[in-house]
Amino acid sequence: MIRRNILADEAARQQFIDGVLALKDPARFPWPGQQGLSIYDLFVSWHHQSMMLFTPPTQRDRNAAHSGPAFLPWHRYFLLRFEGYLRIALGNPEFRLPYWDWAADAALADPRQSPLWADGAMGRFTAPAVWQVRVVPAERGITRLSRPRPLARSPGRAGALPTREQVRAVLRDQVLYDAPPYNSTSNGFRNYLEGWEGPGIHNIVHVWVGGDMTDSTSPNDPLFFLHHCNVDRIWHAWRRRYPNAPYVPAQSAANTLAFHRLDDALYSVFRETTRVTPRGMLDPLAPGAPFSANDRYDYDTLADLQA
Ligand SMILES: [Cu+2]
Repeated sequence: MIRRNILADEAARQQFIDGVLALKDPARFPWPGQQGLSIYDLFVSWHHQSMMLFTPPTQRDRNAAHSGPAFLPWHRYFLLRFEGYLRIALGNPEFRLPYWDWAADAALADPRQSPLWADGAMGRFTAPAVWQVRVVPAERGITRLSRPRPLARSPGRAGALPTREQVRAVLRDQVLYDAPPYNSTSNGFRNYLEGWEGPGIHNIVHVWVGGDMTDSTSPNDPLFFLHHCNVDRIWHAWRRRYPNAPYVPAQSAANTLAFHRLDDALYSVFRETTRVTPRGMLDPLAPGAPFSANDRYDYDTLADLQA
């Protein structure tokens, strides 16, 4: 099953919107034990909680899902679980998440004119009658808003969309997955793609969209999933290009790197029957847990990422 460019597949775009609206509805997909909140809100919370879990707690840089090697496998896992819920909501076992190729929009005279932002596409979610933010960050955990508010965005006010050439350069030049000290100062593909080094690839897209996308609760904006699907596509392309570059750190690394080593369990709010680890996330086409036959995916193209 194929994950496609959202601007090239009208059916995937419509299904994504329908599925997201269903998961957001507490009547249809309730978050167990949280009256008035939905499964969608649970994903928002999961992402926030991952950022509050510093690994190890003696520093304030690397957390369970960011500024460290697990950034890519953790977000792949997060998307997979969300995609699974979308399939249930849509009653469509063939559904796969679409992606937002922001490097294509970077080439436009004004990326805000991209059809992505049309009312029939992602522009829809800024309509207060369609979408309300219910959970926001707090010092400890999340705060549930007593009065939900509309989604906030300010596209183009800050940051920039990465260009095709910038993405290709990172794919070509970063031949190691990651490197000590395995945080936001590291060399290697993960940190350049995450964007703490180099042109800021993943991070700067969050900044360019602005508003809720810049917060630890960034999945409040459904654009999060399209953005991270493209990040996942770039990781997939890199693995194809450098198939012999191992995921690091290995399990023998110090336990100050817990949550990021090859066989550590990725931080989760779901109780999994099989341990979900970076190793298990390395190939979305590989047979075996945690990818079931129903979960496997490939991308429509990686051609734009080759140089
Ligand atoms: Cu994230």
